[in-house]
Amino acid sequence: MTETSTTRAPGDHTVGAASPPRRTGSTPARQPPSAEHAPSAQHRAVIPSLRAQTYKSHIKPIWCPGCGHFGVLAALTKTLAYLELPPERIAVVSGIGCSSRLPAYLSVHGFHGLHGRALPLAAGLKAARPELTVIAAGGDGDGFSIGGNHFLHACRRNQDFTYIVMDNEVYGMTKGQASPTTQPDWHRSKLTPHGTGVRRFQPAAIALAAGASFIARGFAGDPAGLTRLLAAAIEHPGFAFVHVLSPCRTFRAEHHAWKQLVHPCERGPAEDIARAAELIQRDDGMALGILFEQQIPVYAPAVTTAAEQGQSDAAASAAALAALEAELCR
Ligand SMILES: Cc1ncc(C[n+]2csc(CCOP(=O)(O)OP(=O)(O)O)c2C)c(N)n1
Ligand code: SF4
Repeated sequence: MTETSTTRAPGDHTVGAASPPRRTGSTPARQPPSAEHAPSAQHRAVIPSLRAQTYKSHIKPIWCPGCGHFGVLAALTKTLAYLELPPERIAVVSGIGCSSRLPAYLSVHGFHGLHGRALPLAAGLKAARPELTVIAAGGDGDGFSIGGNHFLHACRRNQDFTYIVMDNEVYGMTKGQASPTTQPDWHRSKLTPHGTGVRRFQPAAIALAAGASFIARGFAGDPAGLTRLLAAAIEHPGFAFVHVLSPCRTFRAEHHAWKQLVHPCERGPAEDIARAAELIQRDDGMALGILFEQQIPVYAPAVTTAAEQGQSDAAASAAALAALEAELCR
């Protein structure tokens, strides 16, 4: 895998352009970090220029050769370098699955959690540490099956973090069972020799119906296009869902055809829900780009740390005792 630094020139939303977009038009750029959280001069001196390699850990991925998840890892590290995010200000959390191994391969804060639980982890982390750039990642099994309920509520809550789902239409890690996005007639798993017979989960349509404010679809085989989408997602204020078609070379060999099937979505993200719904319902599931983007209030709950809670509890107890003493000793 070669490392190239991304060119910082304005891009468009078509597939395959070399550089991520600079935010223009209706979507304001993310506000610069406050002075309190801005990288220090010392930090800048230590890391004069951030490259994709900066964000990679020393752990070699154990994904099968040709797995789509490699493309997502490459695109994500390029995105983080492009956005010049200091590694110590990024946290990537995941569930369980081949795709959920992502945090191990990154040199940023990481948490490899429980199956289906990436989103509650991300929500709690963002609430407690709002200054961090939080990214949740996982697979279609993790996110849409066991984690499906969390997905719905993350969409409507609109907390400011990004969710990357690497959809390979199968449970890769547990050796190829059908997932919620598997076609009803796919019969290669011994568990479903006659297919599932069940309609597929529609990630983009469901995210829209659940209230997501940013919905994009990318392809692991198009790292440049995916880099641009991830940059836009991370910069989006609110919950940003990036549905990535990420082939499983081992259990869904037929995915090699995806390279020919993907195509850019209709130009420009829809900002109107009805229009977005129409586009998403009409598309063939292979349309890449930002499908929907809307500016709505971001949910940022006020949290009290355990230490602060302890202090306020102690202060409240002391005040109650003083009031009691004052009353009894009158
Ligand atoms: C509570 C629980 N149920 C089931 C499992 C078994 N399990 C581990 S990974 C996985 C599926 C992973 O599939 P997906 O999220 O699509 O990721 P992929 O491996 O395809 O990247 C399952 C069912 C588990 N670890 N924990
Ligand atoms: S089993 Fe599939 S998803 Fe898992 S590493 Fe191999 S190719 Fe990737």
